[in-house]
Amino acid sequence: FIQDDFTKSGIGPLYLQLHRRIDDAITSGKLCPGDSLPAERDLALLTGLSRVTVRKAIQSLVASGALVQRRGSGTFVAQPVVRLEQALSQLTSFTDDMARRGRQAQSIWLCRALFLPAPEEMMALGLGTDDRVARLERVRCTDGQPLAIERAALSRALLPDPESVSTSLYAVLDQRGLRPVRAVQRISAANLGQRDAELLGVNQGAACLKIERISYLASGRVVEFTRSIYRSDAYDFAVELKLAP
Ligand code: 16G
Repeated sequence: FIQDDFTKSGIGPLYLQLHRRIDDAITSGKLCPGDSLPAERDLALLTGLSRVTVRKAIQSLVASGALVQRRGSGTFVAQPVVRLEQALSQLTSFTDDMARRGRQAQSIWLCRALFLPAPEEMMALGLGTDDRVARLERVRCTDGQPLAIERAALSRALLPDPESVSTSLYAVLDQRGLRPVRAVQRISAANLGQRDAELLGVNQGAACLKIERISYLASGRVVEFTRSIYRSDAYDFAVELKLAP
């Protein structure tokens, strides 16, 4: 598909012709999700186009989300994205939320241990310098697709053994009578840095939503301080509004 002639008489600039050629190959299934693209210089040789033109075509396909670049390993056809609508008015856990949709929640663990608390964790959880914080960091996925990175912090007093959480944090808290009943969430927009982009399998600089959740027990005690990064191409957040009194 790539070796066909690119001519100056084709429609539009040469880089757009190559962009369309690759896009069509993806749509028609000649290129499949996860397939790697030849290196820039090989593409230039195959097509007879200049490296500058090839680079421009690749960059525009990366910007459109059709291709994903991973530093050091190359350029790949992006995986198709599951897009989910998430109600903001209900306090749910990731596992419950996926189950409600008939999906399986998966986690790739990044960290699950006790640490000395950072200043913002001390503030949010009301900890002192002698306390320890349980940190749970994971990439949350469904069908193998990464959806969000979650970095949860809880006081050691509430979660002395972070290793006990293998799938659902809220299920473990529930068993101990510590399931939160209320939460405050702040959402802000950001662009992904290199590491988080790699974890989520998207391009560096892609848009994301940062969500900070502080959840509480009925007694008012703080349970968790969780900072999450959600892929903005995978989530729509919806909330019902009532007429202001
Ligand atoms: C949700 C929560 C997160 C909570 C997690 C527990 C948001 C933004 N975050 O992802 O704060 O820790 O659920 O899920 O909604 P789990 O019970 O499946 O571990």
